[in-house]
Amino acid sequence: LGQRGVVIWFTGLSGCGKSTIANELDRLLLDRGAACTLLDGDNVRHGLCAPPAVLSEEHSEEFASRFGLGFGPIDREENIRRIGAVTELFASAGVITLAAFVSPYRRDRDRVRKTIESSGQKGDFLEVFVDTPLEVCQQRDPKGLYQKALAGEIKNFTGISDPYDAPPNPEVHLKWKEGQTPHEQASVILQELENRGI
Ligand code: GGZ
Repeated sequence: LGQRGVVIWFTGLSGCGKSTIANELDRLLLDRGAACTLLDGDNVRHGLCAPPAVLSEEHSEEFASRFGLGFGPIDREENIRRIGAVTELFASAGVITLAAFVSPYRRDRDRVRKTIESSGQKGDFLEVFVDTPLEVCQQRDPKGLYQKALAGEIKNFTGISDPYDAPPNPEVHLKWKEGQTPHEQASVILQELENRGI
């Protein structure tokens, strides 16, 4: 009863651990009986932000290229705008909403923050910077994307051929430490939520 809807926004490089930590936090919150939900690249880029042609063969190529999102700056901006709008809907319904996206541009993240704070209150948007060094992400390379980006097979790849603006003042800064588990990192966020009375 009376749960406050907030947005917990994870940002960081591909392979930094955002989705894993967000999934872990989601589980910890569910265990505590919280109403929460998780949005990440896996469920959003294949649905809300996928080219319509992926969803139905009846759409024309042109329609698909107008509405499906890639990784150019305008596409990323639109991706984050759509996700921001969805997180606002969930949060205003009292749901703790976890969003895990590279979201490399500070301006796009700050816009979502403004949207959330203006429809709710200050403190309803918590930015979590998953600060894992590029070298570590590159070494993990679970999908082989860094290798492809370095070979020039993927354009505009964050950290390689596209910039990442680190958040200057995130509410939670998860600085990478050798051997730390996603569970430990999620627990740091949970503690921060408790400290803030969420
Ligand atoms: C960054 C890319 C790119 C490029 C494909 N740049 O590790 P992943 O695979 O699972 O997470 C990355 C995901 C990024 O999608 P987002 O929606 O989070 O990006 S953004 O917030 O910038 O809109 C990566 C994969 O998609 N991927 N191409 N060029 N990541």
